[in-house]
Amino acid sequence: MKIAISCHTTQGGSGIVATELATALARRGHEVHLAASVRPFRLRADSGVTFHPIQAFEYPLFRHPPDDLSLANKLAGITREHGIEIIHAHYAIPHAVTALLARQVVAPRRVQVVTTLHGTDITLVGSHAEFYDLTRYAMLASDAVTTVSRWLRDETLSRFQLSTALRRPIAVIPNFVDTGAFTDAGRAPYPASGEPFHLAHASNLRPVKRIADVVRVFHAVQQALPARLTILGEGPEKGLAEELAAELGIAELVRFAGTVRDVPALMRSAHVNLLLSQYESFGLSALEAMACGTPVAASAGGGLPEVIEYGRTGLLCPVGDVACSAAGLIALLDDRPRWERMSRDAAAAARERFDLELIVPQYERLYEELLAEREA
Ligand code: GMT
Repeated sequence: MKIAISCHTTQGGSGIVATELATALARRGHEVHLAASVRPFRLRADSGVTFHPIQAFEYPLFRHPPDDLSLANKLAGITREHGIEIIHAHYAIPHAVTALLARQVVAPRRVQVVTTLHGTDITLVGSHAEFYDLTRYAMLASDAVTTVSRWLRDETLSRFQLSTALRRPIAVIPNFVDTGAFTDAGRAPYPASGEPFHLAHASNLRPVKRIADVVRVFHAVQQALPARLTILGEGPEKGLAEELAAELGIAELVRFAGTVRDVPALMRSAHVNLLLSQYESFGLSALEAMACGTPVAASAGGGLPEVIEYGRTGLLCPVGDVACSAAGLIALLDDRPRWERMSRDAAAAARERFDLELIVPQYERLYEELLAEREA
């Protein structure tokens, strides 16, 4: 099939999922084009995906270059030039809208638009009065809508009162991980007596991630056991986390690693990954940690319970319940056989439920169905 993908590429899980999907589809023999203003950081030179950059168009009348319109124009051009059959937009605003505009531009040529919702495009951006109507329109006009969890599907249906109006029911296609790259082979063992446990958190450090809870849970853990914390990523709450760590007297135990190239290696060096968000539609970083044999201590917000099995592959506590997470972690880390079992089970669950070889065919089947419907 000939597929064009658009996504946010500078931050966040949606761009990672879109890039990994593009790469996997190209590897499976499809012709894949990815259009964005910045090359996705996970798009390797040998991915087999053709990258189409969007040039910012500066003009004195424009306060900002109208990148979204440039993207629609680019998608229409790629569709005509390469005979694209499917435009797969990741994140409703602006990508579903630009894909629909491109579909209009190329008419009467027919191209199917698939919109994958990732979470904050519904809960924050799409639910805001500024974008509500446009987001609802984008879902109604897409040929198919997918969500990355059941929680996000239900949230979308109720916030936008959509159930009967969509062209087809929302398909839940969970996120996935390349378990060849994110593997537990060579992961750090349980620490020798006196050696510190390594805790990690990876995110774009926005308020929804509740970074203060991460620091507070770590503070409680290191009072009971030797431990250190690495925080990966950049974002607006980084300063707050640094200040809180200093205030709690643990600054020298907390490392801010920024943007890390080799995420699997860092995850393999951690004994637990913390993800205590207000909610996560899915929690891709939790899945990537699990694949590396790193159990996850998470909040039960949003779709996280669909990814983490309580007590088997990680821990779940109510959102904001620092005492629950700290107590659960201390008990887990203090129990070597239990931690080793959970580490093995986490990696096995990632392989058995979320490997890309299991999930990518679900997107292929959806594309095939849409093309068959179009022919019919
Ligand atoms: O919140 C983020 O980290 C960014 C955001 C995005 O769109 O990139 O993440 C959302 O999409 C990810 C990929 O599907 C999910 O794994 C995240 O759970 C989701 N974030 C939220 O729902 C808060």
